[in-house]
Amino acid sequence: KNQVAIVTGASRGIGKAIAFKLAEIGTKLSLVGSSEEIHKTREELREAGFHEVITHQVDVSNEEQMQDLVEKTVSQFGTVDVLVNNAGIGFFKLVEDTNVDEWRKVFEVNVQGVFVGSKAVLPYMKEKKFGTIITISSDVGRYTIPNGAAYTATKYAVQGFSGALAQEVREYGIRVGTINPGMVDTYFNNSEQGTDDKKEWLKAENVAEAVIYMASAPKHMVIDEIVLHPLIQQYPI
Ligand code: NJP
Repeated sequence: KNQVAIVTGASRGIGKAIAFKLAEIGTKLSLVGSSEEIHKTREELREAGFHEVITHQVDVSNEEQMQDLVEKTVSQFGTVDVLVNNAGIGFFKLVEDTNVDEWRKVFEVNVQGVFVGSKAVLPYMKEKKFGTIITISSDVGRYTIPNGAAYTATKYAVQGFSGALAQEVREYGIRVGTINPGMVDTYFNNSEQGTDDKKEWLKAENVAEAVIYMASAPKHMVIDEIVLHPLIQQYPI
């Protein structure tokens, strides 16, 4: 409660659901998206009665712009307590059909974006001796699947990044964790939300609830990882 959170990829899908859930518990929001749609999320939040929201049309892989928006967040709200690295893209192709530009782009957004965002908030969280950095990774950051090597590799990368960062910063009271969902009904991979074939999938709100749980854990506690699947998709544990 009464925290300040930056959420990336909040134009739609999981990030937008996270923004609404955080707003409902009284969080001040600084929202990031690479398209103009991000400003619509602010309007929808305002219509729902949540006014402590600022938005930034920024590509998460752009270090200068990410640092700038973190500074703007702190000057607007006085601090930053939570970063949710949610922005991500994905595609599913055989390795032999994947080209270097596709490989580079998915790494820029999914991996460089997480690095740049996390690095930008660290000085403020270290000074405050408190903070929570949550990355929306994926179940494919834990289990490999065929037909998605590039995307899978990005999610393994952010698992590794988060694990190492967690150990670097815990002495400053900063908690680092990942949320690893299976199939979620969003606009991911150029799909539509709410179609019949996704009825049994997780809802964006289910993932957002996990964020709330992590971000509101007592200060002495860190939730390293939450893995969640639709029942129809559960892997052997
Ligand atoms: O996808 P979608 P999700 N800079 O397409 C933004 C992970 N995940 O909500 O840039 C800044 O509905 C984009 O906004 P805009 C997945 O890997 C998903 O499902 O304005 N923002 C939009 O708000 C990802 O990490 C599933 O167009 C950028 C958002 O990202 C996270 O969940 C399963 C950006 C994408 O919304 C959210 O994805 C799983 C950039 N460069 C993990 N590029 C699943 N859906 O099944 C995109 O295991 N965005």
